[in-house]
Amino acid sequence: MSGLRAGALKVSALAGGVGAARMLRGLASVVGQASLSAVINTADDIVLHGLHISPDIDTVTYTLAGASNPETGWGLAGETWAVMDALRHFEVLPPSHPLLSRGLTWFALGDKDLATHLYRTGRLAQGAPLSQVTAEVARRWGVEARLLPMTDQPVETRVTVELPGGDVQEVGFQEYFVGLRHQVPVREVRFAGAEVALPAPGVTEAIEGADVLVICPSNPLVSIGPVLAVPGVAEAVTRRRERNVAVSPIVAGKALKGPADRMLAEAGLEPSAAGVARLWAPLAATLVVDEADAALAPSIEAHGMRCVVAPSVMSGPAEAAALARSTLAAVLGPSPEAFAR
Ligand code: FO1
Repeated sequence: MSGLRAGALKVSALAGGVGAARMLRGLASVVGQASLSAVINTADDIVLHGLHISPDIDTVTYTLAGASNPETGWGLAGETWAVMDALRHFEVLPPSHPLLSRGLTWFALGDKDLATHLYRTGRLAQGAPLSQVTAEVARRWGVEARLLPMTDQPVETRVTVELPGGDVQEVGFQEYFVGLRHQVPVREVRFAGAEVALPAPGVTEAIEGADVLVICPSNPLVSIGPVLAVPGVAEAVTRRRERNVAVSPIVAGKALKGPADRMLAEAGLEPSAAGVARLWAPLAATLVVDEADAALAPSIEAHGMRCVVAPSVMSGPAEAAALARSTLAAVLGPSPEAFAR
């Protein structure tokens, strides 16, 4: 890359939850958190018990802080659950009580995690925008990467599902993902509010100013999709397609975590790295796929994307760093870390 001063490297990423958080931690270990900006999905956000919860922002923050729960990928390590236990005692309300369709503790909030939601809710009530609060929470956790919500306006993923017994109903994302354990077929997904949302401060600059833009291995439809649905974002990404690289969240036809494979199939797309290439071809020149999908390279190239084969299962920090290095090398050439010294 000509004109790139070492140490001035700017890497930006479009990010959802757990898979993206692991990728970001890998990128940070190669180029340093100070070189990294993440544009994060907020359409998973939910107001519960009156608290504003931003799962993807918190998953990225906690993971970059090295404080996330290693088993689940979300929430904090070493949590206690005293508040959830105490809340359970209120589940004696009359069963017809609307709040109790699923009980009060279906969405597990640890005691330390609750502090984040209390802080965020209080600051939003004072009029602080989500982007400001996100930066404050990142600072509290010592995270130097720039964490940017995709927008400061409310955008909500609404999922139309087929319930057991044949009813079709539109539910919120967390109701689908956690409440229904994403075990129901999805008929439709929409991002309520996206059409009037604005990119949060810094988002357009992070996309346009990046030397490399990474589309993280998150669910293409409900994690990266909402970010691209914010007016202006997809256009900004497409304009710099040649320096964008996507990492497939599907390995050997399966999502590493969550329902991405089934949702692709339900959306009429091939649940494979080739199906991901069809989605991302307009946005990125390169797709990184796992060795298990090396045979798909010709069909990925047929979709107009260069195919890079690299181990994509981030089972630990070393694997995430290796994948990050391969991903950056697709745009920066063989020694990406040289740019960040
Ligand atoms: N995922 C679950 O499967 N069950 C939960 O009880 C749960 C609670 C939760 C609390 C805070 C938070 O930040 C994330 C949480 N998640 C939970 C994950 C959440 O559903 C994310 O949206 C997914 O990881 C998809 O990004």
